[in-house]
Amino acid sequence: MGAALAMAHVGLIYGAAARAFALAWPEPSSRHVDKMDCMAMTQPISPTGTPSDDDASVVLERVPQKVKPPQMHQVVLLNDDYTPMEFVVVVIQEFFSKDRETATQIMLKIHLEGKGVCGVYTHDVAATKVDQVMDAAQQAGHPLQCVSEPLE
Ligand code: TYC
Repeated sequence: MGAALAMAHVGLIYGAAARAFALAWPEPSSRHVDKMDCMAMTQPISPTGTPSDDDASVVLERVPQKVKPPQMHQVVLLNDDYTPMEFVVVVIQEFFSKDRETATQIMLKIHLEGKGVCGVYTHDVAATKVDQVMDAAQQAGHPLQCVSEPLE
């Protein structure tokens, strides 16, 4: 294959690859868009030397971001008459990363008002927190209840 023909083939392949890439990936990152813009502006050389319809430039449209923030869930502890206050304080410290003073305030709020929010997380993290608290309460033989509630 002569050098000119080889270059022509490379031009065709490059143009086809650019089109396939643009179709397969409609929301490229800005770094890729810059690269693709360069590709799209390069007119591929056909073997005949005349640009055909098939060699037309690719125009990429910027697609607006569609990613929404995830739904959040609050993890709530419920009051009961039997679980020791100290156990609840330690649970809040350990599983919700609160200092002792904050954990005590949350525990007292639950004790006085019936329930209290210990933290707000994505769905999976909230579910894990509930499991951890329920397991710890069961292990210790306390009836402490913990639930997750979707927000908004
Ligand atoms: N009411 C409990 C008591 O008097 C303390 C308690 C606080 C229990 C918070 C559960 O989520 C709770 N020992």
